[in-house]
Amino acid sequence: MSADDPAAAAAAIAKATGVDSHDVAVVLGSGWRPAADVIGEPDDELAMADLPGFRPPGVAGHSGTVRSVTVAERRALVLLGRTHLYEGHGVEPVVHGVRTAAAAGCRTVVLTNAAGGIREGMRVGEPVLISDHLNLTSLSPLVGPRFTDLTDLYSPRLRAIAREIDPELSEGVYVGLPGPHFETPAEIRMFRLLGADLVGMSTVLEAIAARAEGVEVFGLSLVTNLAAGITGEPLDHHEVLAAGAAAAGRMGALLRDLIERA
Ligand code: 6GU
Repeated sequence: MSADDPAAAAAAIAKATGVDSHDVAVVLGSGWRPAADVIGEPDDELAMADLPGFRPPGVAGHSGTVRSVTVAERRALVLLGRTHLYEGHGVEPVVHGVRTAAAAGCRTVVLTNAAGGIREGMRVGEPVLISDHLNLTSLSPLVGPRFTDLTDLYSPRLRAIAREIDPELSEGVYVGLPGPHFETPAEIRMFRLLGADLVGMSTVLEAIAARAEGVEVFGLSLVTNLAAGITGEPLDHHEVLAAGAAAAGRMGALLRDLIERA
C-alpha cells in the first residue's frame, strides 16, 4: 500500500475514530460549511492534513477536516472541503476523498456543491438535485480500459427519497468545468442549448470515481448565483458563501434525513 493510497487514509480514519466501517460519505462544497453542524455533532474530527493523500483545500469556505458523525443507525464521514481541479494537482487528489470513503466502507456518497443557475427561473439559495452531468473537464479519474457505465449515475432511488423529504426540490443537469474562471455569457448560452441547468467546478470527476468503486452517488447543488450574463452583475466568490450560510438549516436537515434513509 503506497502512502497516498486511499486504503491508507481509510485505515488512518478507522484508527482515529475506532470505527471499522462508515456507511455514508458527504462531501460539503463551497458555502456548505454551515450545514455540517445541522447534520449532527461529530464524534471525531480529523484534519485532512493528517490523513494520507489529502491536500488541505485552499479555498475560502473550505475548512479541510473530516468528521465522523453518528446519524441514527448510520455512521457518516463528512468531508468539510474538497480539492478542486483548478488547484493544479491533477485528478488524483480531486477524487481521493471519494475513494477514501469507498475504502472506509461507504456504499453511498453525497456530493454537494455551489453552482451557478442556468435554467430560466432559478433563484439564488435554491437547492437542486443533480439528475445527470456534462463532464466538460476533458478528463477522467479512471485510467486504462475501465469502460464504466454512467447510466443513472445520480441514483434515481436516492433522488426519490430526497423528494419525499423535501417535495419542493427540483432536478437539473450539472455542467462540470475545470475553472477557476467563471464562464462567459456566450458559454452560458451554449450550455443552455446543450441541456444544462447548473454550472460549477467540481463533482463530475468524483461522481465517476465513486461509480467505478460501485458506490451509489447522490448530488445536490445549491444555486449560489445566477450564471454569467443572466443578471448583468459580475460573479463573485463571496455571494457563494453568503448563499450557503442562508440555506444551511434546510440543507443540513435534508442531508441528515437522507443519511438516515440512504
Ligand atoms: Cl456561475 N460557474 C462555475 N463554473 N462555478 C460556479 C458558479 C458558476 N457558481 C458557483 N460555482
